[in-house]
Amino acid sequence: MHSNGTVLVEAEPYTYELSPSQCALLIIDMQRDFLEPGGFGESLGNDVSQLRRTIEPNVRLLEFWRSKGMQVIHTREGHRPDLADLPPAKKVRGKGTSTIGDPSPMGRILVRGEAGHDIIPELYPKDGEPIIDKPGKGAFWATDLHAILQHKGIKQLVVTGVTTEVCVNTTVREANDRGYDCLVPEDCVGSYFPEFQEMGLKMIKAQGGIFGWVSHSDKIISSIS
Ligand code: TIU
Repeated sequence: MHSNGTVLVEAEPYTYELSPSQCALLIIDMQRDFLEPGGFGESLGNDVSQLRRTIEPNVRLLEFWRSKGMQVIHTREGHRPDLADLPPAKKVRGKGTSTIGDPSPMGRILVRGEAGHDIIPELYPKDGEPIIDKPGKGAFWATDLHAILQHKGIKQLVVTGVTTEVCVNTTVREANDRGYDCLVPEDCVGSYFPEFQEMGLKMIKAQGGIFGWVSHSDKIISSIS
């Protein structure tokens, strides 16, 4: 611990100086539709086990964050029941037989209030932890996340969740442009595609940390402990 309250976390491309009072854990889209068998993700032909390996490390990191009284924020990707915020292009993309808003075994696909849209029970938010409902891949676009972070004095984000190259990368890029320092624990983010997992992380830390830093949850926890 430094005199200014920061701790040093071993990371790539270089050491991350983490300020616990200014650092939120931002958990992206750990929703049943993406992670559970029978959900939207699996219906698109994806292997959900690639994402499910992130559950246990996320549970450990979340419980640690809570034990330290540090800020936790959750996001969910989804749409209004009337689908007024669903871009027509997103509705028809992929030419699937069932798409966003259609009925599924876990309710209407990616619609707010439906079972499949909600966060998996293992990581369910506690009272006082803001949930950002976002219509896009990034957590900043068309949401109040930036305002919430500013009001809480947050300047750093540990970004976890799914999927690495889609909603995690988009959010890290949006955050970077708004001046936040992002740290991504590689064990806490997942992709349906192993090659995108690898490249998604490389893209963040390349060129001296063009979008942010990459580390491991064990290193983050041991540094703050
Ligand atoms: N949360 C998130 O990444 N949404 C996606 O649509 N991901 C896919 O990989 N499809």
